[in-house]
Amino acid sequence: MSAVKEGNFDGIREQVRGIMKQPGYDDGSAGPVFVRLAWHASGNFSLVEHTGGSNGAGMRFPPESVDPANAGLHHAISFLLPIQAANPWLTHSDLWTLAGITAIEAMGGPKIPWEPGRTDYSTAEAAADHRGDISSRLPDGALGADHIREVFGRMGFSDREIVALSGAHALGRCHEDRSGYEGQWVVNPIRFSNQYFKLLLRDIWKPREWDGPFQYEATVAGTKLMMLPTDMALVQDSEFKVWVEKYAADQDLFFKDFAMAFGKLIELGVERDDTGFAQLVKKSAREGKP
Ligand code: DDH
Repeated sequence: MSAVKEGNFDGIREQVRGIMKQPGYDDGSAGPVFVRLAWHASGNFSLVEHTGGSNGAGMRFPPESVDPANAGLHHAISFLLPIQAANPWLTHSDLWTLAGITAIEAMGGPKIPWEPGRTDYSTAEAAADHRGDISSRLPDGALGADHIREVFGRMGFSDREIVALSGAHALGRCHEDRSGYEGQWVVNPIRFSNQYFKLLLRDIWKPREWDGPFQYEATVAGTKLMMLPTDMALVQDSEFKVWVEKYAADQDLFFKDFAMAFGKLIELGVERDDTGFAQLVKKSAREGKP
């Protein structure tokens, strides 16, 4: 892979699109796992403690790197390494978030606002940011609406934003060797759409009888599909369900809301100083300086 000029993020987007096609991996695309990488890199942010978030690319270090919630994301990180190696000026934290939004767009989804300027922590900086229970902040698919509101409330998301973000499960699949769950949510898992919401509203879901963790299953157009307990919670909870119905009926509204919510997700905890770089600001916040 050849280098692109420092600061040429359109060039980086092109390189991401160039490596998305991965014959032999899942559905032939690294797109879904790039989206999950951007989400898990960002989704451990806490408004209260002001730790976590995409800045720093903490998933390169324990405890995030060994958090069972992040199992399998090394595939995404490895797919991106050639881009990193060719462009040493680029931070992992900018690349991971940029790869996520580039993949969403390339799979037919909306354009998501993205700003560069994230910095990568050193081991010591990552340790400082990793205090507290940072590695247990991601959602547990076995739980229900209260848990979802608690996890996303900690990041500052409303019901509307939570349901919009959940529509990302139109992409990709569960892998038994990563999460224990198995299967895809929609018929075409490499196309961004509002299919997830349409399927959630159909009366087709039955508990799957198997030795694995409790999940739901249905067969649609000859394809076996799945839902997690947390997915079904979005239609079992009447306030979440209002948004599931709106997004199932109006893909444009879903795309618009998703773009705003995902744009907010990847900015959580990223406070740039006036030079445009994020690390200095977070460091001074940690040291209690203004
Ligand atoms: Fe998710 N997700 N996710 N998810 N997610 C999994 C896969 C993918 C939960 C659990 C799982 C979001 C929300 C939730 C994506 C994006 C997003 C898997 C399977 C589990 C389990 C992992 C594996 O076995 O490989 C739970 C619980 C929640 C919740 O909200 C309660 C959000 C908000 C997003 C987002 O991007 C905004 C994507 C994409 C995948 C597919 C990954 C892949 O490799 O394919």
